[in-house]
Amino acid sequence: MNVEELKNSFEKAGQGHVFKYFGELSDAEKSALLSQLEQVDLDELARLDKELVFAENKGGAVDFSKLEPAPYMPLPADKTADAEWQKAKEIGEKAIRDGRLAAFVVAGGQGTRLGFNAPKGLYKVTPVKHKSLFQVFAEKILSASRKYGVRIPWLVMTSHINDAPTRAFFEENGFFGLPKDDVIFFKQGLMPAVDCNGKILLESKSKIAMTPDGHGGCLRGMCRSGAIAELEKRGVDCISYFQVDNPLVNIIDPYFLGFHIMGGSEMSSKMIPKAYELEKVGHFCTLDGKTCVVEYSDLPAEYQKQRDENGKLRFVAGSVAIHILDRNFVEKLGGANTDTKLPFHRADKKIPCLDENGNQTKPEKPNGIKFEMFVFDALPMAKSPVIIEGFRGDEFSPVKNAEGLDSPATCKNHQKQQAARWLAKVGKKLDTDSENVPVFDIEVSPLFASNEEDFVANWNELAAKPEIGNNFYL
Ligand code: UD2
Repeated sequence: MNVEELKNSFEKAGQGHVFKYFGELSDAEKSALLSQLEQVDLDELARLDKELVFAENKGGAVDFSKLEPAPYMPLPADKTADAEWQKAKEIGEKAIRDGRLAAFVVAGGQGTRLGFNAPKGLYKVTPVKHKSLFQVFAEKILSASRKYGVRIPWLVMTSHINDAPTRAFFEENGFFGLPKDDVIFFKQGLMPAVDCNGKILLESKSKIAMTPDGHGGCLRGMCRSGAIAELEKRGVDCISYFQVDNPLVNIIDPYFLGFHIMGGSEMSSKMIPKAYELEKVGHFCTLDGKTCVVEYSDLPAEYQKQRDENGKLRFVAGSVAIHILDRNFVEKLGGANTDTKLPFHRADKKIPCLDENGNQTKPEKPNGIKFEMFVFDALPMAKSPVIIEGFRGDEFSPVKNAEGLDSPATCKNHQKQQAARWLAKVGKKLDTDSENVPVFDIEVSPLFASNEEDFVANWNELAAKPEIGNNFYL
């Protein structure tokens, strides 16, 4: 498109102000701005302005009285003695061995709450060796790859802000032992940020303000970047999705994969029973017969607290952002020629921009609107979604806040508790404090075992059993 055509289309869309300073720009700045503007989907933006900026009822209202708790496959007391779970495991293991599974971490977020000034995956989390989140994930994938004798590609979604330092970290660390070709990075998309009148904000005279399109942007990101085509080439049709902040995640889980395949599901999810009424997780629900996730911030507290006749939380199934996505389903929602798309959500943010006089401002309260997609909004569009229960202690302990709940300290304790639980299974009881946390630091490397069953099997095979003491590392 030439400059005039681009100008006309922005003017027609009521966004002509982005050219306000064009005449003052150098040639390089002009071409940078033009290539940025070419990326903007003006029709999509007009629709979002209409639905999320101007509409009375922004983003549509849910009739909460119609929500029902979503059904799920409960975790048996002993998976290894349950015929259905064993069948799932067998099917899942075969699929892994056949090379049908890829891992996928969404790591485009900024980690602002943690106060860490680098990509979150670089954050050191383990109790003894202080391994980074990325190293923990890499070792889980590597250990499964060795166990099943198969290459497991790993997709890493970054954002324009953290892409370069993320890639550099993997390079500096030799990809943590993974074949470099098996780690596939791609950047998530960007959306223009607008003011409260729906006008695109200018970050500078030669740049419009663009913000990441949310973790749901991974669907189109995977398609646009060619990652999906690469998976297809490798014969991968199932994608194990997880978040960068959760080192406990069981990335390569044959049970979960087996249930996903057995259920003929396009998107499956793990649920963890909520730890307390107002825990900040999504809620698995059904609405008009469709499975969906209602985020804690959207569900009125009275529903989050509702109990059934047995006193159990009615909406107990917490969504902890662990899913399996079918490759064709990703293409159906994220491909170029599709009408089935994820909805956008509105987030009001402080966005540095130019004021009407062309001066830079750093707002102290929200001045702009950013548009984001959430991956869990794909669930209602998925055929036969399957939800299985997971055990919190082996699945979920996110690092989100610098202190308090979901912090490095709580995560470290949960990792130590997990190691102590596994050691107890082989007859090694550790001293613990009043909160059941081992009194000294211990750590089990994913390269030794990344789940309890493997831990017991691998421990039993050790010719000499190690002494356990402070800073024990296996
Ligand atoms: C998310 C879920 C919540 C629950 C919780 C579990 C949402 C809205 N809520 O809450 O229901 O499952 O996690 O821990 O998702 N990310 C990107 N690009 C983006 C934005 C986020 O890659 O543009 C990644 C981010 O790097 C992280 C994940 O998505 O891995 C979650 O992001 P978050 O920290 O914003 O989600 P949170 O804690 O609000």
